[in-house]
Amino acid sequence: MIFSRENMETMKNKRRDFIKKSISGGLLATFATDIVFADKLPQGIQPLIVEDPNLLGKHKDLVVLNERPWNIETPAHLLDDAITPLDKMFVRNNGTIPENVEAKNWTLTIEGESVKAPKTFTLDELKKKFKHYTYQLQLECAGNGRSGFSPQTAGNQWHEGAISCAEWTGIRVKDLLQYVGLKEDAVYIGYYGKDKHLSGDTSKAPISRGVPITKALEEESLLAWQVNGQDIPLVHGFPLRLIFGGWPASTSGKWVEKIVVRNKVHDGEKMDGTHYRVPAYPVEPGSKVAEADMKIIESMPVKSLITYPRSGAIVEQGKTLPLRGHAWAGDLRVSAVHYSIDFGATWQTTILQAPKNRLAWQQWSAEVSFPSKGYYEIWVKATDSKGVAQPMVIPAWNPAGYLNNACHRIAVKII
Ligand SMILES: Nc1nc2c(c(=O)[nH]1)N[C@H]1C(S)=C(S)[C@@H](COP(=O)(O)O)O[C@H]1N2
Ligand SMILES: [Mo]
Repeated sequence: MIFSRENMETMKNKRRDFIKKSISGGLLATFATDIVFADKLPQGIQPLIVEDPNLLGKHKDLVVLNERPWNIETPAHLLDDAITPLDKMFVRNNGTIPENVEAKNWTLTIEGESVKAPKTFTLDELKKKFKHYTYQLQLECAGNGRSGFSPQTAGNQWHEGAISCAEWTGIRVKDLLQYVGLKEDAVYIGYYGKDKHLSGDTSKAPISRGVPITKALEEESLLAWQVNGQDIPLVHGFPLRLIFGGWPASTSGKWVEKIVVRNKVHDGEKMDGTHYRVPAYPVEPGSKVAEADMKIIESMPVKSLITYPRSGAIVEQGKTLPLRGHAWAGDLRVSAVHYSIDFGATWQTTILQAPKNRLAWQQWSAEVSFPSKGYYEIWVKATDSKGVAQPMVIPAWNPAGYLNNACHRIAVKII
């Protein structure tokens, strides 16, 4: 999907409004400092440094959906790498990024009613005490694709770029849980991060979610301090975060300083209501759903992306077009990826690679020929190891617009 000029203009206007607001407040959030002479800044002059995604180390073509909190998505064609580089990793924040974070002072506390021996570790202790593991793990925001739902639902209007698959290094959550000891009744873990609620109310967590013990005890469930061979960038959870590949990325707590082991489903911020939950049965689009009828999203559904070429590609007739991308299926494997150039009337197979490890996305590729000149769309559809395929159209509407795994499509012109 190419972002239209209209969208870019709206973005720019929003940014202008934001700059105006931050100047009137006299505060530069990124520098976390005041503009001392803010009242003397001539009208129409902007400070040289303002909130800008580049200051978060991001590629300039990422799309800012929101600056407070920061939510930034990656256009599909920038997700072409097998391992997502840090400057192309989407950002999803619910609160404000913590300030003055120092790895050497960082501690992690494990407590809760279902832990035998609650304990606080320094980051160094964690690194020394437990074995290190590295896995490529896909993280997808449950709201990825939300912009496709009708009627529109509240929340960031993600297109298809709230997905990454990077290489994370840390310790297994399992090793840590076994060290502190789980009581018989342990069923869930929850996390608390150091980020702040947008309201400034420090008694409230912006988000505090978790996973069932069974997911926490999987081999690929990590408490990580490195990504792609370096310290995790601040915006992605420096110095320590959870990674639960294949599950809503909201379970992968950033800046984590406390893990609680629970004897019931964790009841932290955004575990209730319509947050990260979908109706247990199909509902009429736009309807209200009783809280009792909502269930927590666990493994994410099968999905795929075309990362090359970029939508809008122009190809000479008679030439074949190399096509490629990734596919993933939550806790499952992807068993096949097909593409269509006739709006799904017929489908062709692609070459699909094995994942680097469980819960990593898989690369697929094909060489496409076109019968004549003209406008085409390429649609891509993945099927998971249980035989479930992506829908060609928008899947079941739900109150908060989660789990849109409709086929990704790009436009191609043959000349
Ligand atoms: N502490 C904390 N952890 C968090 C969040 C947050 O706001 N605060 N956002 C969650 C959500 S909704 C997503 S999709 C992922 C995004 O991870 P990323 O920004 O590193 O891509 O982080 C999750 N972990
Ligand atoms: Mo998310």
